[in-house]
Amino acid sequence: MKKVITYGTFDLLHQGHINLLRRAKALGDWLIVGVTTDNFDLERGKMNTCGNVMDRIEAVKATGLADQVIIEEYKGQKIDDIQKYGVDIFAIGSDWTGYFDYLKEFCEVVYLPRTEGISSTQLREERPCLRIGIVGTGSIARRFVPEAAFVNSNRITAAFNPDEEACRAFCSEFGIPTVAPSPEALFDACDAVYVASPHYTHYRYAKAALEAGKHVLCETPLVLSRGEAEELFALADRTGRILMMAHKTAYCPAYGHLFTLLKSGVIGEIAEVNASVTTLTDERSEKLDSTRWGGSMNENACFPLLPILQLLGTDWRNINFYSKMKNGVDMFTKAVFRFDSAVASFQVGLGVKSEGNMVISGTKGYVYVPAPWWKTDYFEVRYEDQNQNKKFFYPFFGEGLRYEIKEFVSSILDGGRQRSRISRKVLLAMCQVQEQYLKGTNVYKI
Ligand code: C2G
Repeated sequence: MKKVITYGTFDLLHQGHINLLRRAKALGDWLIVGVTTDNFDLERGKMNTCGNVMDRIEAVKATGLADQVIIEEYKGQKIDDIQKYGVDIFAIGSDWTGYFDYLKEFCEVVYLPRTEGISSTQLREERPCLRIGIVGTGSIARRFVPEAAFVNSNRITAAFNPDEEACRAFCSEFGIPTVAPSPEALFDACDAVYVASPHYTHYRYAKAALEAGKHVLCETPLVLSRGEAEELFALADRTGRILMMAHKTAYCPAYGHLFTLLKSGVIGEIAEVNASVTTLTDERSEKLDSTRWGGSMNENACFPLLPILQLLGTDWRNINFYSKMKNGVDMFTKAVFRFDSAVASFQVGLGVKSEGNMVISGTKGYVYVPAPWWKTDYFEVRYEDQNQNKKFFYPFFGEGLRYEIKEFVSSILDGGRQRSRISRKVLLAMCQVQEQYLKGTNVYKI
């Protein structure tokens, strides 16, 4: 019996895929089809797949052309499969011509003609598209626009900045069609709003956008008090819109897996979380402007607060803050949390530099995430017996904003169901910590 194997994502299965499977099957007596997992696609840079691996497997099965369907989950698996299943022919579309010649050592390699005029990319472009408007055209918005281009089914249609000249320059640089003269004009030109304005304006813009019936993706910190956050979530619930915080760490692949590993007990009971985020910044920067709610806490605390609150919970007994002040803002703050059976601490700084790593200590071992841990592609789980140590590697493409954008866009297009990686409880607690700091409770200035 001649065995043939082929692989693919088979997203939005179409006639090109069917022709390919038919041609592959005709080469032998038994066709094995390898369907890529969602993670493997992410790893090889395919960010925009619409169907998940189960949908895509079902679609391949429904063609009736595959005698066996397997999952492809890692680079190099093709050689393993060829040997494991005793494959005679590896077949793939002609867009890959030459690329898989290295498999000739293991079996015959056949490049089959690709069907012209149809592709998953083209079908994805025909699907409904989310129009995004941007409020604020500063440095984070400049990173957002190119990152959004890696995510399918969205278009940046408008931008607003009270400084109209700056807005015009931004729109012309990034090819954004509408220079909105007011927030209302922006809302008219989009379905969802990305709030990338200074911290102290988040609440006002997010509220106005939700009231106008728009979904909102809001930069960190979401808002600076728990009450404001509660109000915005209540508004989002009333209007049936999504309100999500644009926290890149929460959505990047490495952190996502680290979180699930820790929750499943790989280091036992967690006794301490310590994380640091420092970025030396020009003293004249808005980020250090006391009149614009600048400072290290407002700028960076959302990052270490994520693992602390997600892993240790939101019922802390007390928090003490120690801040090194200059010109009315904290150039550096160390915070220490006491929980019932754990402690946590973080350092954030705009005027003091420190090692930006994260260590999470448990009763069976610890996790070490090297700097910059908040956009990591790598971490280690370490034990007393070093032979048990394990290293984990993940993709982290570009600025890493594409992961949160993908989550935001697909939550909306897949029926408006919020699938946030950060629970509302944690988001509210983050705002509460910021509020406590701003009120000066247990803040020791040095
Ligand atoms: N294909 C085709 N004609 C099209 C579109 C796709 O013949 N119009 C073929 C591709 O050449 C490939 C298969 O259909 O052989 C699946 O295509 P994709 O779903 O795009 O998967 P791909 O990224 O090519 O995965 O390990 C995965 C493989 O390396 C290839």
